[in-house]
Amino acid sequence: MSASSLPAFDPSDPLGVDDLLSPEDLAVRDTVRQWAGDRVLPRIAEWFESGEVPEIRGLARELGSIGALGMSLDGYGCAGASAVQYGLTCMELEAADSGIRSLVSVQGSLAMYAIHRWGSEEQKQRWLPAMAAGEVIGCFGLTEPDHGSDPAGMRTRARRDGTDWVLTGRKMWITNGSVAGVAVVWAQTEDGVRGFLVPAGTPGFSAPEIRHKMSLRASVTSELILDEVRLPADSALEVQGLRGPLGCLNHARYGIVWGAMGAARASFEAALEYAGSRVQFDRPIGGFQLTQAKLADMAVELHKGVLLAHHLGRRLDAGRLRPEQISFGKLNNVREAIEICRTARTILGANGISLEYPVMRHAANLESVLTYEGTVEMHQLVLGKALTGLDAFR
Ligand code: TGC
Ligand code: FAD
Repeated sequence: MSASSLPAFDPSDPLGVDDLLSPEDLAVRDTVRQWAGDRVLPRIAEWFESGEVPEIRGLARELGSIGALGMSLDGYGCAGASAVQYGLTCMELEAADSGIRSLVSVQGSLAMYAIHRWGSEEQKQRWLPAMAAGEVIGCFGLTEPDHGSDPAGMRTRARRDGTDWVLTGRKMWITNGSVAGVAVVWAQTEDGVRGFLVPAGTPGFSAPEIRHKMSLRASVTSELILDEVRLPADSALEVQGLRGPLGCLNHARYGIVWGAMGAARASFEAALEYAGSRVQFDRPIGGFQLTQAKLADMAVELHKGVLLAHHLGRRLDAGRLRPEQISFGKLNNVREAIEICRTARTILGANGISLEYPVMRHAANLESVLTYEGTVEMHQLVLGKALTGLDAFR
């Protein structure tokens, strides 16, 4: 085998993983990459610094117009894309910023997915087309101030009053909460945990924004307050038990397996470029062995993570992806992505802490990604249980 007869080594795709993608996959990726490059990258540092995304509703509509909202769902105005295409979309969005990928994850994989999976036909007709178009933003309220990793203990209650439901409780750390037109809220009932669709503006419901975040600053994060919120009987979703919300989390966690690699890729690329141009001791720092070792290790973990995401995507498309396999992917890829960003930060020296470069922003964002959708420890315990047969959660 002569190296000259082989395809050239591509630093942006050293393993040739793009060979696994169809022309349609590549077209989806290019569309999202271009949208993020045009609409997010020029403003993201400003949004992150101010902690505001003033254009969020317009961005949601644009994401709807490129088919990115609920994109792997069928019908109701959704794109019906493959799991791999949804994953590529998450990766491109998160290469811009985790906050923008979060907007899309919560909209499509959590709020829309919950309605698509557990909603009545009437609920689907009412909400899904508008959500797919980005005209209505959704949020997903599972976490509470005292119940994060252990949602089984949630205190939010829904009680029957005639045919109505009356909800009381609080949800915490809810992405999109203050801008949502509809909140999917999970609450305890006499029959176990159930999901409810709460339209914004319902008396007793409010969603104050959480400020002073040091991570995911280009994302709206809110508290949900439910004070005797009265809802008609047909507001409930048709599922009982924790398998309702946890089933939705699978889909969002899968998207994060890809998304995290987007943040890592952007940081790696920034470090590689910097290493080629920054001169110390009369030579580019990329010429020092210690910098090359960092770049090589980052590239290995980045592209292993991308390969893993592809593998899981193909299993999901084939209907063969288990929740434990999603935990495997989320655990590995987010953990490695944050290490890649931290290492990239060192290569940029002092510039690494500046918002002029993306790496510190990505590293800070990934602190949230490491925690939400199941912490590192939760995914270790899911895998630990699958490996040993022993439940170590309690
Ligand atoms: P456990 O007894 O194991 O299960 C209760 C029921 O749920 C079923 N189940 C699942 N079903 C589908 N998919 C999964 N991954 C499932 N995991 C469990 C299970 O079969 C059982 O069903 P049934 O019918 O037998 O009753 O429940 P547990 O209380 O022991 O908890 C297990 C544990 C710890 C893994 C679970 O509570 C968990 O995943 N905790 C982490 C919580 C979490 O991830 N929260 C995320 C909130 S949403 C969010 O963070 C959005 S951020 C989005 C963004 O901005 O991008
Ligand atoms: P805790 O559960 O209190 O955990 C604290 C620490 O203890 C963690 O390290 C945890 O792993 C560890 N721990 C807990 N139990 C065990 C155990 N049995 N064994 C070992 N270690 C353990 N939630 C939503 O419902 N919807 C959203 O849209 C949403 N968006 C979010 C956006 C952001 C920016 C953030 C930061 C969070 C968001 N969350 C959302 C909440 C997120 O899902 C929770 O923060 C997460 O599930 C962890 O819960 P917690 O913060 O209460 O931590």
